[in-house]
Amino acid sequence: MALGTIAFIAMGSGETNERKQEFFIITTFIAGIAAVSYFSMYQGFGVLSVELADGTTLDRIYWARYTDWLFTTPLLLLDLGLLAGADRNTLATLIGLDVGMIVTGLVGALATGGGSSLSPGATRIAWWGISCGFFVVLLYYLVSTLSGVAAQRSGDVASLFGTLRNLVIVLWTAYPIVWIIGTEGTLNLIGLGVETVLFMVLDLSAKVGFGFILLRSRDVLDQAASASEAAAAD
Ligand code: RET
Repeated sequence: MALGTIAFIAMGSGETNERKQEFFIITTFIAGIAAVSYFSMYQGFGVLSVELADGTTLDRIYWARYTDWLFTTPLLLLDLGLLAGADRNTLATLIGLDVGMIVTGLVGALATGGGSSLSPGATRIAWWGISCGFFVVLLYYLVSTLSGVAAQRSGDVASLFGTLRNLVIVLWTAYPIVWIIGTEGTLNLIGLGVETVLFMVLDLSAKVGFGFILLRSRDVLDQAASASEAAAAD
């Protein structure tokens, strides 16, 4: 993540067009926030144990993941939204749904099941379901509204948008799956080690992989930038 941050800074350093700079700044912050968040988890900060109402303890709940995702997933959507040429309302809706998804996911990760008639496992899975609800609406927005807006852009911009959107759909869908089969979901079909590796690979691909595909396409960013300048001048 740190190397990605440095690479994105280097890639953007000569850029003078303000609209294009937006993509470099946003993407650099995405990798930078993740680098700091991973360092904190490596240091043992951002990890806690959750004692469930039935007396079992979940030893290692990495809440730092959610503070990372709370900032980086809206930034990823901002990259995608700016590329598509979305208006403020569309961006705000996407980000609102995303924040709802991450915050309810965090509640699920921390829920003990105390004070409710549901078992701890069922309580946590219920929060997972609520978070998935936000996610499904978010995906719907990505494939309907945002793709509709992107289709009005030039062929190259629309095609880069399509590639990144599909990457987001595939990679992001893996997160709730890893969560539910891992330690958070209490199903424990995979152990903490496997879960940690899977989240790490997903995070690297969804942030640094995504960033490289976006930022290396300079000509396409040029076209996206001039389209938004023209729209702003209208
Ligand atoms: C959670 C909890 C349960 C339900 C859902 C989730 C979705 C998480 C997602 C995370 C994406 C993270 C990215 C990070 C960095 O690049 C919170 C696991 C739906 C989609 C893309």
